[in-house]
Amino acid sequence: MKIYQTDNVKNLVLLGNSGSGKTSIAEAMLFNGGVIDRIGTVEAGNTVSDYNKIEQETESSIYSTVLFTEYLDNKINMIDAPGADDFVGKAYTAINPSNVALMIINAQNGVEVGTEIHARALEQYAKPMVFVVNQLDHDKANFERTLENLKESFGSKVAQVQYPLNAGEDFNGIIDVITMKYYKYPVNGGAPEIIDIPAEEKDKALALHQELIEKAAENDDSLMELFFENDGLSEDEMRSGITAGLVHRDLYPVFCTSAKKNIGVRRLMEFIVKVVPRPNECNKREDTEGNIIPIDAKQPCSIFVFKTSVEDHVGEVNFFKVITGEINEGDDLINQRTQNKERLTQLFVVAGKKKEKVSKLVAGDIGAAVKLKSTRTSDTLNANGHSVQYNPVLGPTPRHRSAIRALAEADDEKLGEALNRMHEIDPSIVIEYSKELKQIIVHGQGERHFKILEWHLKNEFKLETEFYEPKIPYRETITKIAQANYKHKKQSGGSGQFGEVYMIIEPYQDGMEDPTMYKINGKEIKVSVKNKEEHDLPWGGKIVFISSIVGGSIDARFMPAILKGIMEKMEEGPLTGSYARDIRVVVYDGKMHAVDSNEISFKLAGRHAFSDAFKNAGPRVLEPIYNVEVLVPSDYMGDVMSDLQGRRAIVQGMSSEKGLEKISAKVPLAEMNKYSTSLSSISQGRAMFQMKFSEYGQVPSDLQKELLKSYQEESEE
Ligand SMILES: Nc1nc2c(ncn2[C@@H]2O[C@H](COP(=O)(O)OP(=O)(O)OP(=O)(O)O)[C@@H](O)[C@H]2O)c(=O)[nH]1
Ligand SMILES: [Mg+2]
Repeated sequence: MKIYQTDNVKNLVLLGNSGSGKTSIAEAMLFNGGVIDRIGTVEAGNTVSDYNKIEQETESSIYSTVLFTEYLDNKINMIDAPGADDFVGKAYTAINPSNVALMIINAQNGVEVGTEIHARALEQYAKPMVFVVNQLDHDKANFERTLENLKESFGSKVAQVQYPLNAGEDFNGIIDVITMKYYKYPVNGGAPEIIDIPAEEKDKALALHQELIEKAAENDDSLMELFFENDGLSEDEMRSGITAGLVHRDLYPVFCTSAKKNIGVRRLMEFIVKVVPRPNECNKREDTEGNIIPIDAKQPCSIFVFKTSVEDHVGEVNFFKVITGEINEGDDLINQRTQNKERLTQLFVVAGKKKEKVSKLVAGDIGAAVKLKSTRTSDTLNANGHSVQYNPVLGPTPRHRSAIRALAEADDEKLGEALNRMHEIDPSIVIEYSKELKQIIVHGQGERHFKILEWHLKNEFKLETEFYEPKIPYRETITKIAQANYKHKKQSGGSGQFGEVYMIIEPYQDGMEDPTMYKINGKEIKVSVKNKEEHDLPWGGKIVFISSIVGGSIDARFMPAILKGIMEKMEEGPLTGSYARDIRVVVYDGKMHAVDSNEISFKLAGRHAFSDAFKNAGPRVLEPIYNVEVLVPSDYMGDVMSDLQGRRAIVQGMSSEKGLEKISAKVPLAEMNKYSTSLSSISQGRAMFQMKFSEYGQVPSDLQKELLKSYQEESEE
């Protein structure tokens, strides 16, 4: 394998809805670059990219696969992402090292939810985007409608570079308005004849050519002049304008392909080599201190690990991008996180499961290393004396949760280790050991995502596991003022125990004034704040603890014990045993005994008084409420709405966004269990959603009753 310099490397990510043809396009590119001598198909399960057994079974991608091909003296690295929304975390991984995204659009369907999901992920990285309208050979392909769709969704930045001739079963031609040529393909596809644009297409082609130049010229004035001088522009002349447009995301060029017939793919690759920004023209790599680090081969070496996987017979494989300098086989680098030395005994370039050894990789290029000691995703490795740490790979916000346990109790510890490893391999799997719920909760994207997790646990870690419904982290609070007093008294042989506490509790709100007087059952109780403690609770919300003891009825040294007793109850609320929050407590009177009073006594008195007051203070169970946003084609709007209503959703707004209807609603977490699966079945996979914690809200009283009852039963047991 030849060594490629920074200027001759292109890094692509293949994005788009599931089934649009990403894996098939990658396959055609591998063929055109001579990496393979036969084009495999997803149906036959013999593509380079979908090489995992589980991908072949489902006939779709599940992992992001790193691939490379060589074309016109350039190395094109490609990462083929899965389109299914449950695996969007892999798309984030795939976008990270790439410089440009090919957003594959299925010409039968136009813009789909997967297009939106990936476009949003790409936006977070602010990377250039090229649209590839694929499947133009399909009898249901509709290029014009797809183009309209793209313009509706992505606006005037959509810049047509090509249009198809005879789209549909007889698809055999592309007019390209950069090269101003007609690419004429044999019936079964393959290499085209490149000829002059036929007379009847000339006007249309020229109009589009000019339109494109105008868009490109927004980034380059001299282009317009050249255009009028020469009655058109060459590809090289247009390059700088289009490249700048791509870099600034001012221009999204549109290409035409049939991956199946290998039509348009070579021309697309030529565009990638000639026009798409090089790694160093599009440098958005940031270190953790906010510095932008350009891709530069002349600097000391630093590499960033964007993906880690475990492969049969090989073990762990770390995929990295060289950010600065160059790395040679056998080099020692320092892992910035662990400060451990790692020797890169062998370097590889990778196309699916095929690995080819290389002696050296230069800044901007992508490669892989095996048998590193303790390196994982998002680590930076540096040459000795150099110390930079690049920002970690981004990931999606979790939107699905499940409790998990090992079927054999003896495997508990092993499960913990395996889950931590799985998180390192797939950062979109987040593990939470909930002390509160006494469960291990996994957070991720959906049931399919967890099916894959289960598969890895079983096959790689030999762990049988069960995924089951997670508990809800309820909270408790009060809604009105209540008073209680409690006397703890115990006489046992020698010294006794004595403590008595009078307290008032009330709902706490931010910014409330200090109390001066309470009226309880017609009786006025005057208070004056002697001491005030305000604590943020680790589980959210606050407790404010006020001492208004006058005349030394309780010694100040016992106050911490009273608060301790209260906190014990706050940690295990009287209603359901959940954490309590947002309560103000005023201790305003009490009694001590010169000999028998001690901390234990006041702790117990404080706890009981608090618990009694709590029960009379209009106690309520609170539940987590999430902001849920659903994007859905209008055909399914009604069904999605009525399903949401069945989930106690409160709809906050509806609007149209990019040709889809957008619903914003507040929905209790308890109602969101397996939402991704049911939304997908309601909308036949054409809707998407996101959710984010918003606030705690009161549960309806019938549900509260149920929760209390089951807590009581549980406690009695
Ligand atoms: N007719 C036709 N079919 C195509 C074309 N490209 C892909 N397909 C078929 O469409 C289906 C999906 O193709 P894939 O390449 O797996 O699509 P993908 O985008 O990788 O899908 P995911 O991995 O699920 O995200 C397969 O059956 C392909 O054979 C094309 O250009 N024309
Ligand atoms: Mg695929």
